[in-house]
Amino acid sequence: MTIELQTADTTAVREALAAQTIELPSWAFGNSGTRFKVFAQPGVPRDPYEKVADAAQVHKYTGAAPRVSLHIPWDLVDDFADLRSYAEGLGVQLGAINSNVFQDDDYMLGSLCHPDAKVRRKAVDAHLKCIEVMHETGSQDLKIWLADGLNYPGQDNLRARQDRLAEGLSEIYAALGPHQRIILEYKFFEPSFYSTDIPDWGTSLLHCMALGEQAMVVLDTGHHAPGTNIEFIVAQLLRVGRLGAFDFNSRFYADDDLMVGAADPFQLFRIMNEIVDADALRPDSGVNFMLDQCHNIEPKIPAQIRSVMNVQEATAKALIVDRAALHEAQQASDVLGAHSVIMDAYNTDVRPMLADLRREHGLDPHPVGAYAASGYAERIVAERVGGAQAGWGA
Ligand code: PSV
Ligand code: MN
Ligand code: MN
Repeated sequence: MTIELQTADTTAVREALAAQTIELPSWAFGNSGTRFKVFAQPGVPRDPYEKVADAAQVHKYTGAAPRVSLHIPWDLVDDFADLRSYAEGLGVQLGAINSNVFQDDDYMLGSLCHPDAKVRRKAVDAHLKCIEVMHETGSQDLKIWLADGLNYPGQDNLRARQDRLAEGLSEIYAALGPHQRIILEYKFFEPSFYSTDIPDWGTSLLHCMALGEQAMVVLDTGHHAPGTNIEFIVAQLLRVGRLGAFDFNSRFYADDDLMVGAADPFQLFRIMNEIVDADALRPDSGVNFMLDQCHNIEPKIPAQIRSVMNVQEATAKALIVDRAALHEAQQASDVLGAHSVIMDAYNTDVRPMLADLRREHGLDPHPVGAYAASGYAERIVAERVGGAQAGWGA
């Protein structure tokens, strides 16, 4: 059975797509690279205001990216209320606040897990400062990713580090406002290589469960070993109501931070299929769909536009899965029948429907082309001299 989008009633699918929002990372707009070289691009933002302005362009052409996450202290400004009203004036909101407890020399051996109580104090205080910022920006989510870990067996006590982590997190958690959440990210390696203090979803979940209901797991798609069944993790976290957010990106080898849907669009579809199946696409489901990417060799604003479109396409394909037919085939133990329901949806070209939906909402059906024609890229090249790096100094 082939899905005929032309004849099927796609009203519910279109409504779900129109309601979907994707949050953009401020650091995607700055210069970035690898440890070998950062390639500077002309016209990149020189400060957080310009990053927000670029993010607003992505929303302008997709209609689906109304929030931008900040990274503190990369995006430190004197007056966050002012940055907030600047963002709102451009039609976007400030989203998750990412704490950065990895860039100072003090953090060489860790932050919340560090053996020295003075460093742990500094790391907790950095998070308390982020919560203050969140009150000014109106942000709901404090996103914590720690670079903590060990390079050598015996370097520190594995269990003691978990205890210190739990203690630091609980002090941070206690400072949250009633509508704020900790979203706790895991990553299986890097910058440490022997052991990472929050290496996997299980460790993140254990800490979140100990903290309370305002602590949720963040799943960064690039933070798993090759071959990991990520959609299983999505399904499991949704089951227990602890999937707080995604950091979407693509990986071929490590934490590549390439455009989402570039390396494995089928995986992205399978992830979104679990989301739709659990009815977690609803804006009030508590899952924040964020991008976490760097564009080292491609222009940044169109790359973000493209990434948003890739998420939309995967979502549209997940939404058109014939769930009744799938359920029936599964109940009948019809292995091939069930599989073909999934593949029929995946192999459907949803681009015309999305183009049509954009038209319906007063947008250009082709966001990348519309952005290119707008002249914004040329304008920022002319106006901005000396663009900043994605992280430090930005
Ligand atoms: C770490 O690799 C990570 O995925 C975290 O989300 C950081 O906040 C982000 O990259 C930017 O450094
Ligand atoms: Mn991430
Ligand atoms: Mn990462």
